[in-house]
Amino acid sequence: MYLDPDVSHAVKILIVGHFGVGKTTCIGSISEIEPLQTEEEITEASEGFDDLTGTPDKTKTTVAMDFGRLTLSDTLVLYLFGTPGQERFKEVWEGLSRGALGALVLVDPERLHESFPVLDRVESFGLTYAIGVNRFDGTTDYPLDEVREALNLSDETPIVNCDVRSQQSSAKALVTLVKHLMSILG
Ligand SMILES: Nc1nc2c(ncn2[C@@H]2O[C@H](COP(=O)(O)OP(=O)(O)OP(=O)(O)O)[C@@H](O)[C@H]2O)c(=O)[nH]1
Ligand SMILES: [Mg+2]
Repeated sequence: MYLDPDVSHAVKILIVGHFGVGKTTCIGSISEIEPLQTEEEITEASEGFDDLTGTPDKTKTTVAMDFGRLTLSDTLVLYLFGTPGQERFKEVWEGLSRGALGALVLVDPERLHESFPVLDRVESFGLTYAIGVNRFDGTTDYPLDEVREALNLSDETPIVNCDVRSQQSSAKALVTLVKHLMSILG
């Protein structure tokens, strides 16, 4: 699917979050082109490093990046880059973050402590961000203001619920980020 010739603005957005939070799922559900994925089987070698308690059915992990595209309006296209979630791939972030305007930070309310190093990194790269709270089935329905408080977010940082398996829901989270970027950049 080729880009509409009227599109005049391209924006690079990162989709970030801790291991197994749903970054690849998010780009997969939202991309209008076949997403680029770099999934590899999780092997015994990662035992003790990759915590699968929240996602027992997970068999693969991103080892380099995800890539997708979403045309948001007649003139605006988003290029979406998903980072690997494992701490040992954190150097990859630096390259991926170059030229990015903002980041959608996916968090799992059951594993908020894993989001702190992610937020630290996003802030150290100077990226404007919004939070997408990815609700996994059968988990506690923590109110958004509690999640905001637990993550120690500033009042300006947008936070929305999302289900990354849904195209519509993922798009809503991205639109929240884009609106936030527009309000800051003018
Ligand atoms: N029930 C439920 N499962 C989900 C949801 N989001 C993702 N999953 C599942 O959770 C697992 C993790 O999803 P991924 O998209 O691979 O996560 P990731 O953040 O890309 O993972 P890494 O690249 O390994 O860091 C997969 O098995 C998904 O099918 C969700 O909202 N609800
Ligand atoms: Mg992934």
